[in-house]
Amino acid sequence: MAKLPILHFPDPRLRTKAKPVSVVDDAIRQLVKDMFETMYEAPGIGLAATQVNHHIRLVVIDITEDKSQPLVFINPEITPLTEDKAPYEEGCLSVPTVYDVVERPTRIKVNALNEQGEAFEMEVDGLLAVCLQHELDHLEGKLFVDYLSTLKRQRIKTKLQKLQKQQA
Ligand code: GNR
Ligand code: NI
Repeated sequence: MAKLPILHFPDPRLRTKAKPVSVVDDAIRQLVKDMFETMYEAPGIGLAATQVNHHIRLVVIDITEDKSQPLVFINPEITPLTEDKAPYEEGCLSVPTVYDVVERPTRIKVNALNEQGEAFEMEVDGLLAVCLQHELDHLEGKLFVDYLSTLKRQRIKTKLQKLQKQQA
């Protein structure tokens, strides 16, 4: 197992559109393991392959406190099940120290492949629905700060560039 480096906004690699996974093989399963280790250590409740510079359609999520429900989504597709939207204060491992409110549909259906390459379908709501939509955005090269005003996003960019210089 290995902890992987996480890309930080405004790294342009976070803007890459991820390609579908063609075969779920041992290399994918190893990446899944490494992504869980990276996510749990961060700590975070979700991680998209994009964030660790792998531009394939793979997401891992565990919203539990005790790491008891690891979920793997390969080639996920989501459909909103309602027009209802709810605000949630989001954070992102690729946008450290920043939290802000984003509105998203409250109930969605997800179709994906599991670690064995088998298709499954789930209807989700609550935090899991928020997190899945946040991760799907990563696979499109989109970040939660893209929902904020230009002014806020510019301030966040300056803040993180400063932080990254201090750490370099
Ligand atoms: O750890 C995370 N917490 C979180 C909180 C609210 C909404 C979304 C998230 S996802 C985030 C981890 C992450 O950056 N995933 O891409
Ligand atoms: Ni994120």
